[in-house]
Amino acid sequence: MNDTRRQSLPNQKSQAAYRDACKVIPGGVNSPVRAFGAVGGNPVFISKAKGPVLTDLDGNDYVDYVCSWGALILGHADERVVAAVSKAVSKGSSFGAPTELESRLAELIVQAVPAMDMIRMVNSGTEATMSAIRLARAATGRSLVLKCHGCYHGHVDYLLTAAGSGATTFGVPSSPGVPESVTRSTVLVPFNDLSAAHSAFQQHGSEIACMIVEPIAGNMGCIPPADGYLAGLRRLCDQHQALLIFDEVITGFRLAYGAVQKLYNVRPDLTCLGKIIGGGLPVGAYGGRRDIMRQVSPLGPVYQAGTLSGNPLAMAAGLVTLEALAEEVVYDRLDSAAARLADGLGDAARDAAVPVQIGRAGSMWSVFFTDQPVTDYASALSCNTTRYAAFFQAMLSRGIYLPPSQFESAFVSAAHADEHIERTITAARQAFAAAAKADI
Ligand code: KE4
Repeated sequence: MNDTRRQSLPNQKSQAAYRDACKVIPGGVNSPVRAFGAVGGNPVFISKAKGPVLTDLDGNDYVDYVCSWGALILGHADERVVAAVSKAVSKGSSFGAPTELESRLAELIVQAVPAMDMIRMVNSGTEATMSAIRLARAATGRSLVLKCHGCYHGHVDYLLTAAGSGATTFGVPSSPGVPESVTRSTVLVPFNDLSAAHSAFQQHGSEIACMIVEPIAGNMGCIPPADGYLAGLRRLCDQHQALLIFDEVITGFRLAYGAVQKLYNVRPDLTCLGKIIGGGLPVGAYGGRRDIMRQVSPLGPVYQAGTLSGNPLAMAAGLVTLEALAEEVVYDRLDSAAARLADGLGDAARDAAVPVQIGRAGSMWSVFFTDQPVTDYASALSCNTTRYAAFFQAMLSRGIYLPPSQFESAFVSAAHADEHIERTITAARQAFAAAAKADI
């Protein structure tokens, strides 16, 4: 296995682990983007993590900005989460029967997210979006789904068309194995383009069950909504009696306690959550207007189920995470740390004469290798991914772990201290220089 990267860091154990994994797991990973396919080299295998730091099998430490793709807003192995999960598992890991933990987490979330009168727990973001769309189709009696190029809502068949995240990273935004008959029910529009959404509604309005959107796109890299965009989608859905679904799997409890919908003062009909509400354990959730949620089985006819839905371990981890987020003035600290990082990275890139755009919304951020503003899928795709890959590798060899794809968001956690931010900016000064040489 010839791996020319990171000569400066020992990686024999990760290489051996990767070889072994590849014998029994496709690509050696259980989710494609982890394979480093877009950035070259082979993935490092993690042995442990604490706070903002990952440690790989070879003992190399990295300041982590993936944070389990945004789930670990408190950082790795937070004592409160460890204690809560340990206590919960000592009482049993799963019962397949209701527990008060589920009700308590549900109560916290519906109190924090006014548009969610009721909520159903599932095990992943994919399950959340899939279930919310099934519910929207049942509630409206319509079948078409409007989604944006480059937004990623999980790997459910009819949403794997022009999907972002790993689907774009690996060049299969519309995956093989998804019949055309299935994606025929999906209408695509550019993100941040209200006139395109208006035209789609003019053309298909009476058949559109819902529009699903990431209110802040995280799966093309971090792209905030244009002024008025989300409110415009709300108006279009109202005009055509379609439902508006906010996929807040990333943004839920990321920028503020609750959902970003309150920051933009736009109230969706249904909201999907994941990641942070499970504190790093498998979780997803969907919820919204009571009149719609009452149609979910067993109350109503819309079927959705899950063996481990609402399992006590994920509920316990999610509860302490949200309680911690509600208590501390954590969001101000997250925002100022991310702002310092973004400014430092911008200065470092400018000093290296490398044109980049820094996309940021609160503590989610991206470095786009382009001299043009990045506002949608087309502009994200125009980024120089060769430079991104070189930057990624140069940062990795300096102990900074970034998302292994230009089409992902990075995250600052509450565990990132000034020293981690400053160390990252220092590493970036050299890494931008390496990126500049990458495509000469
Ligand atoms: P999961 O099924 O992976 O739990 O969630 C799907 C999903 C839904 N909606 C949004 C906005 C998401 O970002 C995701 C999943 N996010 C990706 C990272 N961009 C997960 C990482 C991965 O695929 O390995």
